[in-house]
Amino acid sequence: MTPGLFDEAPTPYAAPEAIASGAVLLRGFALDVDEALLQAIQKVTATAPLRHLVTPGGYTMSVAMSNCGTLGWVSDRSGYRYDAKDPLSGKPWPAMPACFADLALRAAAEAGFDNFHPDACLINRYEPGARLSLHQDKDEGNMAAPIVSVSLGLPAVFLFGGLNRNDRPARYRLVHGDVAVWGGPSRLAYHGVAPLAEGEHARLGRQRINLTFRCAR
Ligand code: MD3
Ligand code: FE
Repeated sequence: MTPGLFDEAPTPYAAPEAIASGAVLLRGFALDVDEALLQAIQKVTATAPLRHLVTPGGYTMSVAMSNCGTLGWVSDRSGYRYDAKDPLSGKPWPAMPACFADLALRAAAEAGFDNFHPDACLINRYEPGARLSLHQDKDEGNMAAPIVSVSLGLPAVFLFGGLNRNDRPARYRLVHGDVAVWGGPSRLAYHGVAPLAEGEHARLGRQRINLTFRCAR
């Protein structure tokens, strides 16, 4: 068989896959709502544009970001924080679209986390070469709640490490429509995304978009 021919064939959702304690992959879980998600992303980013944030250390991130919900994650020279307002406009972040909240609630429940009502959704846009170095998500006020992530567009290699930065990360290929839930003992695991490979996605072109749903408060 010719390698690579069927790399982009969508896999309909079948069952949850546990990858660590509290970490669950739901491959294809978002496939049947992808168009609604993409329309909602268009609407949110028309109001709160994707932008390259600067880290406290002065580096410009290769991933472009925006947010929706009552709180949004932002970074600047003064630090990382959740803020109710978009610093670009001075106005509240766009409301969380109903299709976002509904998918996040259903995905968390499928992974064993009931009543997930995130107040923040970070939208990450990767173009080829963009990456996210190994980090922990620890700016959220509610560590009992999981994080739900949704991958759209080009495939990415997701790095999933342990609770120690030195733990060698496992690698998972995440494709369009894949959802992952990170809670319990995995909530503070180190994780990152390898530099995005060149490619052309049938619906999204030369980009990957990742949504992460969080309980920031
Ligand atoms: C594992 N985003 O925005 S989502 C981030 O693909 C972030 O854009 C990546 O890491 C992305 O902070 C990965 C998957 C993810 C999110 C949160 C986690 C994995 C996680 C928290 C704990 C452990
Ligand atoms: Fe993260």
